[in-house]
Amino acid sequence: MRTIAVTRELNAGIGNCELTFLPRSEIDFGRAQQQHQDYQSALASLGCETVVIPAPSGLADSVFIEDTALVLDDFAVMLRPGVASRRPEVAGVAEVLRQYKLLKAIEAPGTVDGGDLLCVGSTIFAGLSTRSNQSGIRQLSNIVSDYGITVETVETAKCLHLKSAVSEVAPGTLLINPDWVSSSTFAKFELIPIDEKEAHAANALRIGADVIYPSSFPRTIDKLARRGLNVVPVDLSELQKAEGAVTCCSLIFSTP
Ligand code: CIR
Repeated sequence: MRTIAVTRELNAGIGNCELTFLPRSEIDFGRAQQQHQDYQSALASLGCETVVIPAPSGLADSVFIEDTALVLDDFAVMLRPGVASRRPEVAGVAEVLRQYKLLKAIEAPGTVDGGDLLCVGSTIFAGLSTRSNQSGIRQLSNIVSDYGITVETVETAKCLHLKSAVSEVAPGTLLINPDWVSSSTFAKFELIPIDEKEAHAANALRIGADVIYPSSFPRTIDKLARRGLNVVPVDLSELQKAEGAVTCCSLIFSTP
């Protein structure tokens, strides 16, 4: 099996990105491009074949490709992002994914952002957020139930997406900010709480046995390393100004 990482070029208009919790601050486009390049190099260094989709003009947030699709073993679900400005991103991603997977789709009035979907084994935890609604999560549940996958809804309030608050760093081991999501929801897993001085530190991208992770959270990096995890640090400081994180810049999946 090959591991594919689909990414999308940075859009020159990223300064006009959607913002929910952060105030707008100037993004250095050249630096953001270099950081995005380094992120793609980190994926390649861990054995991913990277497929880069060009950036369409006018779609400020298109680098955050995770929000457009959920890619599973047997099929992909094209999502319907919660903000209207991001919905035109989906078509270009579908064109690429259809080369690898059967496509299904979330339809209006449903909305789901991929950042709200945390897959752990045969469960998908779906964040009910400002971006993902009941209709979208119900549609997703109906689609995946035929394949033995269960969807559990998790309410989120203090952060953009569920995966801002919790992500998987090893099979059955979750990195969590317990102030942003209830630990009891994930009681059956091993939980690593972030360092409390690093509120945004719960988003990590697991690639097999390795973890791509922002260099801006050194205290939490120490915790992950002490747990025996191999952390591959990346500097994403410019994309963090757009409320981006490590999971949101790629779609990772296996294919024969
Ligand atoms: C947005 O607000 O939609 C973008 N500025 C950031 C999206 C980040 N996506 C993610 O973490 N999955």
